[in-house]
Amino acid sequence: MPLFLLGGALVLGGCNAPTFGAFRGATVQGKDEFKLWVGMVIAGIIVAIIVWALIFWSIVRYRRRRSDEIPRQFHSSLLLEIVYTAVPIVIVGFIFYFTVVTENEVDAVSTHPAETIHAVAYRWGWRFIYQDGNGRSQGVIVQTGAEPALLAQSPNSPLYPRLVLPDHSTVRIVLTSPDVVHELYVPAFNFGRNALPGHPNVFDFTTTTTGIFQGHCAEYCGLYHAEMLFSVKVEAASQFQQWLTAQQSSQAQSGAAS
Ligand SMILES: [Cu+2]
Repeated sequence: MPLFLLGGALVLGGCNAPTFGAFRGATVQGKDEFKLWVGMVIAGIIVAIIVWALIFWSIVRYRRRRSDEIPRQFHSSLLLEIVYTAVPIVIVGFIFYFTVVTENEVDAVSTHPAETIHAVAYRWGWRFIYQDGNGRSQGVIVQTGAEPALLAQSPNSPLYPRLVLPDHSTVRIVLTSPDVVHELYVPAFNFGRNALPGHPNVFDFTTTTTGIFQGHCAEYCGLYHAEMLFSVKVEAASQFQQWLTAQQSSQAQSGAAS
């Protein structure tokens, strides 16, 4: 418990606290994952310090001082064996408990999401389809994937698909694949999930931070896997509604024209 309190203090302690290679999380779920990560790393550091201190202590304390000196010889130590069995079990128990709690928070889905977006991962791109409150498609298809000829573009390039989300909202993503296994991965959200053929994966993003975040496929899926880039743009809810309305009317116009 002290380890996780220390971790929590570091997480809440402001922007200068170390992140140990993770992102602080631009969603509620991502922040939960970040807290779990920091708690585990700090617990690992404390264990490492104790182990290294004991190793160093025994090297120094029991070094050979005279050539004929032999340290006290004994066969086993029951107390020591109980301690070094019990302590790791307790540590694993803590890690298991906090992992289950965090996973449940991350996997929880709202009954009333602000938006439901179907994300389709395919060889080799992404399709984001927005739905209205009745579950009907709003017909807003935000770009299909990049052509493989676009190699070496930044993921923020408008040539790649962009998932636009309203800020401070809970958005449901229904992730599917028509061909092989892909993975929707957004590092800034500390989140990745497989796109499985025939098995939709449903999850929520509860946004907390506006900005543009990079995403990519994180499950090797074939020749142009590395081209399966996209970006996530989180913007104020009012801006998002304007964007959605503009998409709908341009969609309707192109529909009427063809
Ligand atoms: Cu891939």
